[in-house]
Parts: sequence; structure tokens; C-alpha cells
Amino acid sequence: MNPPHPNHDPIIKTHDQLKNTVSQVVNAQTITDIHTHLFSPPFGELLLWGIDELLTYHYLIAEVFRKVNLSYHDFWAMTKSQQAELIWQTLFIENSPVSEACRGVVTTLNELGLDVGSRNLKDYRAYFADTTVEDFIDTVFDRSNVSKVVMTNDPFDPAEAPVWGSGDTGDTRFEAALRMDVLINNYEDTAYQHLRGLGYDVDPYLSSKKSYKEVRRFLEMWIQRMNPKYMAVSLPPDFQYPHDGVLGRLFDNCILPISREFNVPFALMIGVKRAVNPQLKMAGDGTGKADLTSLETLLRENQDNKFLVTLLSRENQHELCVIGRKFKNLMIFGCWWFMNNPSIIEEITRERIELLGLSVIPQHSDARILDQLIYKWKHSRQIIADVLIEKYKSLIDVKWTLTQSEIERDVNNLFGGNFERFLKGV
Ligand code: FIX
Ligand code: ZN
Repeated sequence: MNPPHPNHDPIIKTHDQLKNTVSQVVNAQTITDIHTHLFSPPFGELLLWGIDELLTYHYLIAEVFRKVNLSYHDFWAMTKSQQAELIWQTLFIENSPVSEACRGVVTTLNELGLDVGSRNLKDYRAYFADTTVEDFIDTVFDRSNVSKVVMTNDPFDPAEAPVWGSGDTGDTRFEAALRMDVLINNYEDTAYQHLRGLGYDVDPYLSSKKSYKEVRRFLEMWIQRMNPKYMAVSLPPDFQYPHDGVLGRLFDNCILPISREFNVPFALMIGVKRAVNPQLKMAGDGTGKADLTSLETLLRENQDNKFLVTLLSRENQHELCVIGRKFKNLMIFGCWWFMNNPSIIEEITRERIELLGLSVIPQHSDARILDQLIYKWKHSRQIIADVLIEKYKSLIDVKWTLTQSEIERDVNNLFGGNFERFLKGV
């Protein structure tokens, strides 16, 4: 191939040029956000947005209890707007909002054009009262430059069922992911009964060929209904594979065969300890280091299956990159939850790029409140751009010719291309 022509595709020569080009390309790149907890408008109240939701995000609930002298009972007895006021007063007025979750609210308000200097919660509420959800979706997608978000769709959730039943999920920028936590983590307690109630002939221990067939029938029905980008589950740090129990039987006889047959990857989110402090409700989950031997076995024994994986423990991240070098059926994604902090995103992104080049999905937002797309992506774009600048710099310093379109190609892959190609199986 001929070298790039400088007039059509500028060669990046100086550090300033590099910094400006990468920043501009990263900011201009639209994003496919592969894991969120957002919903399209037909899902009604499941789609959270606005200042009171933003302030009562479970990350901030965990933080407010560290500063306020209030019982769990009294906090949960408050209305949402009272909780929001308490969090605003405690974490933003009586203390400076420097944690990542607090800073996120400030970034979001600022990006929405609100005066963060005024610290006037009433004005912020008035802004949201004056807009419709549809308009606000457009504003948020525009400000965050996100083009698609993948929802988290629970086939066992009665609040979602009518929308899936209607066949109209509205705005096509919201795509589905078939979440299987209830099926996998609660089969014996709730999923089994639920399935029987729907007419699936399953037994309580999932111990017969008939039951496998029935679970597969259930999954097929939901795949046809949702057209999900992937199936997903969150798992505790002590997740084991192979597994001599319901989880193992579900994996081997139901989920992995269906995942292959329908070419729908299986996303594993490993490392969550649910309800470490149940009094905090959703804010009460913790993290633990996983033994990744199980993941290696799963990848090795199921090389015709595609897996998306993100891990919740910082200590597991390097090992995951090494596993990524061994298995092309693994796509590593995102800096999940407690990993989604600037210092850790920077470390993980650098580690991934050094070990795996540009063959990863560096980030997802995990946004629960629509507005959060703005800050989560603004903060992450900046960090990913900085890491890329450092890596490209080491190339141009030794006279590697790097062009703008090559940077655009790389950034496009990181923020959407790698995901699409992985789904297609190329
Ligand atoms: O399991 C998950 O998808 C987690 O991301 C959530 O359950 C968690 O509550 C969260 O919001 C993390 O960001
Ligand atoms: Zn999530």
C-alpha cells in the first residue's frame, strides 16, 4: 500500500497536533453504549430521568449515609424529593461534591446549561419540569453524542412484560439485552415457579432433559421477542465453572446452546456480592475478587460461543487481559460500577491497550438515570483520549506515520465498531 497522502489525510507530526486531533476525534465519535439500565419511553416509569432521580442514584445514597446522622428506616420513609434534598444539602452544600458520583451531577447540570454556581435546586427542578421525556432524550443523546444504548431487560419483570407483549418498544436508539439474573441466580426460589406459571414444564432442580428443553423454549421466545444484542448475567466472585448444580446445567444445556444457535453472545459480569448491607437496598452491594480459572475453562471448553466479560474487582483486571490474549471468543468490556472512577478507568484502559491493543470495548456507562449518559461519557471520553494520546505519542516520537483517518478508525472501533463486529462474528 502507498503511504497516506498528506493533503487528504494529514500525517500527525507534533504533540500539539496529536493532542488536538485525538481530542477532537474522540469527542466527535458517536457511541454505542453497550450496558445501561435505561429504558425507552413505552416502558414508562422504568425510564428514570431528572434532578431528583439523579440525586437519589444509589451511588449517592451509599455516600450520604457516611455523612448524615439518620437511621436507614427514616431515610427510606422519606419521599424521593425529600431524599434528594437531603443528599443535595449533605453532599453538595455541606461538603464539596468531589466524589465521582457527586462530580457527575455537577458535570451533568453544567452540560445542560444550568448555572452550577447558583447551587439552586429549585431552578434545576424547574428546568426538568419544563421539558418532556421525549425532548429530554434528544437533548441527552445529543449532548453525550451517544447514538445507541443497550437496555437491561428482565423477562421476569412484570413491569416490562406488557411492553414486550405489545411489540412496540418505541425509540429504536434503545436496544435490548436479555438479562438472566433471575433465571440463573434464583432458579430454585423464584424462576422455576414463574416458568411453571407460564406453562413451561420445568422441575425445581432443573434435572431433566424435558426441563432443559423447556428453558430453551423460554429463551427462544424471548430472543424472538426482544431481539437482544446479547444475553447477560451478573455473578458473585465465587462463581464456578464447571458447576455441578443448577447454574452448570443451565449453562451447558440451555444458555450456551441457545447462544450459539442464535448467535447471541453471553455477557458475564463477575464479582458482585449482593446485599453486603441489605439496609442500603440497591446501594448495599459489594465486590470481591474472582478466581478466573473458571472463566478460562468456560472459554476453552466453549470456543464456538462468544462471551462479553466485565469484572468488578480491580485485582482481577490484569489477569482478565491475559485471558483475552488467549481466547478470541472473549470480548472484554467496560469499567463496571466500582471500576468506573477516573483513576481506575485510566489504569484499566492503559492495561488493556498495552496487552490487547485496540481489540476491546473500553467503556459502558451503566447509566440508570438518562441524564447520567452526559457525565459518564464526558468523563470517560477524556480519560480514553488521554491514554490514546500517550500511546500514539510513543509511535510518532520514533517517526511512525500516523494519520487522522487512522485515529478515526481506531476510535470508531473502540466506541462501537468492535461491538458490532463481535456480534456479527467477524
Ligand atoms: O448488575 C448490574 O448490571 C449492575 O450494574 C447494577 O446492578 C448496579 O446496581 C449498578 O447500577 C452499577 O452501576
Ligand atoms: Zn449494570
